[in-house]
Amino acid sequence: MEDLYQPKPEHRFTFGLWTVGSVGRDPFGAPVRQALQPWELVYLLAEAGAYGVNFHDDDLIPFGASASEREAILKRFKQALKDTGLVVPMATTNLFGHPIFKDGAFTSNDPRVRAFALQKTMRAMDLGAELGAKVYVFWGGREGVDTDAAKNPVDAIKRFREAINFLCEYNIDQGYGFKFALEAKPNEPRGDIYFPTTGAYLAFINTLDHPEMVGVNPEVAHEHMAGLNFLHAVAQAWEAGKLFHIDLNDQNYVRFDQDWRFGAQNLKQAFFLVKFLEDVGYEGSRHFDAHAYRTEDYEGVKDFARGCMRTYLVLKEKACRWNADPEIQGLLQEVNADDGSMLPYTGKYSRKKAEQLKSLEFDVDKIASRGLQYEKLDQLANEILLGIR
Ligand code: GLT
Ligand code: MN
Ligand code: MN
Repeated sequence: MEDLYQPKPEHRFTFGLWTVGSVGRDPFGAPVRQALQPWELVYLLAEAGAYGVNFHDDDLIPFGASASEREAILKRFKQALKDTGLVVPMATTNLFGHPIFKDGAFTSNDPRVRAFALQKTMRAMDLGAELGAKVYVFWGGREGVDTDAAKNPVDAIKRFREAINFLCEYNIDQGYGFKFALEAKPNEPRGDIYFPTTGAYLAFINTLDHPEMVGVNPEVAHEHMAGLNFLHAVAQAWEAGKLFHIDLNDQNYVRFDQDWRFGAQNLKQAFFLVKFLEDVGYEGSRHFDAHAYRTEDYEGVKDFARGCMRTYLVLKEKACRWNADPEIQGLLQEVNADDGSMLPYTGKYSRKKAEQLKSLEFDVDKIASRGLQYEKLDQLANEILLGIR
């Protein structure tokens, strides 16, 4: 029998080199795993069943590597892609690791740092394009402050805009065809990061020279760190035509950046998220931006990667059950029922409608007293998830 939960290329499951390649360093402890080479990580991901691999420039080519080192790494990496059939759908720049970025990259107060960040990004775009990436992610990890004494937040917005506009032109000039995806995070590593939520980026995008080229890359953990509903952020991005990429992982609310296996913490939110992505027909990568627990060896890292994909596929199957369940669909139809009687008064504005609506009598007590059966509906969701429906 076909295993429904077996990852396949059409599921578009991807991982960053930095995810399965994480050596488990944290602010309190040293690495717990030996670093693997990028090509070794490609074989590991292929074994786990992934479709693609993404990277920061420095994940693949270490900062400061010579031209011959670059060539040697690229040769082995390309060979691993060829051997496994894995593809590179997305690339990004590490603008947070090197000390030069300690006060930000595109928003640094130092114009030399801002220029260096542009240079590093253009070179990383060249590398991404060479390996076939079509989405380019911008996560401004250091773009923020630890004290508002340090920077004018309006200048920071203007600098960030100038940088993205510059890079959009570079993208056009080189004919790369990248779609840019901006990734928000509220804090960590800075005390406060600019554009802390997906919604903030959605508003910013419309102020760019090429808004059509730029969308968002929402991450579960980042909205959860801010105590927000991730599904709602994704829905807004989708509705605006801006869901260019997505970072799946998990995270307890309002904590440090946990980056856990997809579904490890909030299965119910993960369920409604998967149902949303599948129902609307999102066609981009399902990218897992997460780490294995620090307790794991590389067998555990494979368990982690398999777990992310398997949970997604289990939830996808649960979403099919939800959509096919007559009781659930009946309840949904009831609560969304519309007899059309309000149509003459609502929708597109006209003065006549407004006047008629102002004088319409509503039986507010009757309308307000109606029970909506959401307790029943939510319990049915739980029963689907618990596997008894
Ligand atoms: C970093 C961060 C992620 C970003 C990555 C892209 S790197 O691990 O925590 O959320 O998506 O730069
Ligand atoms: Mn994260
Ligand atoms: Mn991320």
